Amino acid sequence: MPQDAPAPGAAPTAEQLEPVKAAVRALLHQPEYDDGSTGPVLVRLAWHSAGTYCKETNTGGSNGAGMRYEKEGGDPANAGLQHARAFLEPIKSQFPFISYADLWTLAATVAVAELGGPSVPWQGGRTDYVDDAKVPPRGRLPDGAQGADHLRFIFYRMGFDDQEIVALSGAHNLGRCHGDRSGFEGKWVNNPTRFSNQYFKLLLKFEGEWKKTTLANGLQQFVYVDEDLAGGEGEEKEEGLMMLPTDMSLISDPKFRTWVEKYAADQDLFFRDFANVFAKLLELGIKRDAQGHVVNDENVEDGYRS
Ligand code: ZEM
Repeated sequence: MPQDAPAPGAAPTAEQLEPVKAAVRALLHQPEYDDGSTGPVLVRLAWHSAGTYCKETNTGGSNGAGMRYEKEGGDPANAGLQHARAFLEPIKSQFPFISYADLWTLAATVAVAELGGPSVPWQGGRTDYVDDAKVPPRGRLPDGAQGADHLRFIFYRMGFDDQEIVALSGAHNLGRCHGDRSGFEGKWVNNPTRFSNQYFKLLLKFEGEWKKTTLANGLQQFVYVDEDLAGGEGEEKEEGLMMLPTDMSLISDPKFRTWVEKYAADQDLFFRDFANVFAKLLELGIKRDAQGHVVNDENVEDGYRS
């Protein structure tokens, strides 16, 4: 362990974190990548690292950064996240004192804030210790092809309720689907690098106009193509917007829908609730002592093996 490293389980200090956050900010703007920002895929990395949590067995979660290894990283649900990990690798080399697990979760909070979203409370101290016996089984992350029952099954397991499921889903204001990653195609909102409540507004605004389509790979999704924007023959076509079947279930299920309506009408409420629930997601499975230090089951010195 390097001399300047915080003790295992101790969070890096605010002073140590400032240059790390600045480095993440500097990394976000990438004109050549997707819609010009690495932010969305960094948010997805943090979400998938944490979203394996199971409250009954207390397994999974962001501690350990297990996605570095094939057992978790090779889960088809995590396809594409190697790009996010690669974007962060130079920052990890520059600041070796921060664990991968802290860096991935911190980077997502930096991205959300930098793309115009709320400031998400974040606590450090995660270690990179992976207990092979506790690597979460595949299938713990949600499948976009399904509906409301599936969302409840997956998110109740993590300890979230209906309101929290809807608030978390608002992350689909950011980024897009990639045919070569999930198999789905397209973005949810016109400006996918600006965090807002637009996703909720569009779900409701185009209700009845979202058309179910079957992609060449057999997956079904919903699309909205504005005919005025679609362009005539030979003109450049404006890309349509999309929703996953799980996204659509947020307006067909009455309990979820209440929250979609609230968040569509009140961006401040959405930002507040998102900040709280994203912070909760990033803390799943993290045991802390009274000082806020992360407590691991095993010898955390191992956490620094790389
Ligand atoms: Zn997503 N998500 N997600 N999500 N997600 C994708 C992309 C992104 C679901 C899902 O199937 C998919 C949450 C919840 C759920 C982000 C954040 C969060 C994609 C496209 C799919 C298929 C992947 C691709 O092809 O690249 C489902 C079913 C969810 C259940 C509700 C939660 C919670 C999130 C964070 C809080 C983000 C930011 C993206 C965009 C990634 C990118 O690369 O642009």
